[in-house]
Amino acid sequence: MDVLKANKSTKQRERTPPLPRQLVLQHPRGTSETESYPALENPVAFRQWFEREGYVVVRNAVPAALCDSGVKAFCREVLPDHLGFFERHASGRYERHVLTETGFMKYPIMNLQDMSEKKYAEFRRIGLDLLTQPRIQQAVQVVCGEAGRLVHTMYFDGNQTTWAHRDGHYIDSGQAGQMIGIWVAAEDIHPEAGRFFVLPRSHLMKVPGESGDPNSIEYKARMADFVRHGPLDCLSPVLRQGDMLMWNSMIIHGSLPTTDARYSRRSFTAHYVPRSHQYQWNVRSEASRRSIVVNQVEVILHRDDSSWLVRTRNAVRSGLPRLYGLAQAMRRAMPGLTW
Ligand SMILES: O=C(O)CCC(=O)C(=O)O
Repeated sequence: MDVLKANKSTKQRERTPPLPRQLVLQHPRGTSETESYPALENPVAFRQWFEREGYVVVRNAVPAALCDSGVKAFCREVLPDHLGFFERHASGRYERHVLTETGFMKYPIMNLQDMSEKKYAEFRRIGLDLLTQPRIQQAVQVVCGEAGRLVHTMYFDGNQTTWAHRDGHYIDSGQAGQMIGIWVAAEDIHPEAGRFFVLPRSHLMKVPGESGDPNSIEYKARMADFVRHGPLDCLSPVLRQGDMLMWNSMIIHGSLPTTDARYSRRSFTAHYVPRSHQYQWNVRSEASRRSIVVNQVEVILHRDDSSWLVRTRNAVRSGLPRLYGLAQAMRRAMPGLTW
């Protein structure tokens, strides 16, 4: 999840330890792939499973053709833009792409809804359409008992090896523990690509010493230790194009290390709160209430547009990225400068 005050350089981030674990399950213990998860068409069983396990998988939640269009738009509009600045999940800052050795975007983009409607028109439009598809809305409705509000989105291409965490430590519903995360596989996710993992039932269990700054090295180390040596299974479901994994904001999750760099792990992800709830940041001082509507879903905008100075900075960042890059370099050289 979003680590807005991490202030980590790329180098520091790359030192985050991977997660060696002896046994990672692909199906919940005692089940086979075909019988694992209750169908969305059986809402009582679906909700009961979700409440007990803290996550669930929905097969074919999104049409494959829409996933293909989203990936194509990314490859056409976003990936080749080497000068552009994108808000990053790992730092919470606007940064240029860092590519993996095989040319995938390493650090996911955060908040597609805040991207330039002109420069990245198709990627933004398709991404938001994909994340508000009817079956996603239906699944949110079943687990929340009401429609949802979309408060956060991301797109993954390569693997940043996301540290084990609970989303609720960063952002959550105003009623803690009621936010829902969704991860939609935009392609068949190869076992060596660095798959998403969850610790089923971890939403009901405390990790010793887990309170405190969720951006700190100590927090990440404790969570990783719990994943490695704790009493719960580590599960990394097989996800094919269009499948969706859905989880409660207090479930511990992250991504496994990539073991074959030839594989990407393209996915669109989002966080929903029940529509009657507000949402809250636990790592930012203010929560935006500005929003747009996509497929009848309210989508919160996060980009700061609060003053003319900030708006000018945003316009320079988006329209004159070379100049913005220069200003950033100057700022690093002269830390007293305000932008
Ligand atoms: O896929 C990943 O690397 C992790 C995604 C995640 O943590 C999230 O969407 O909250």
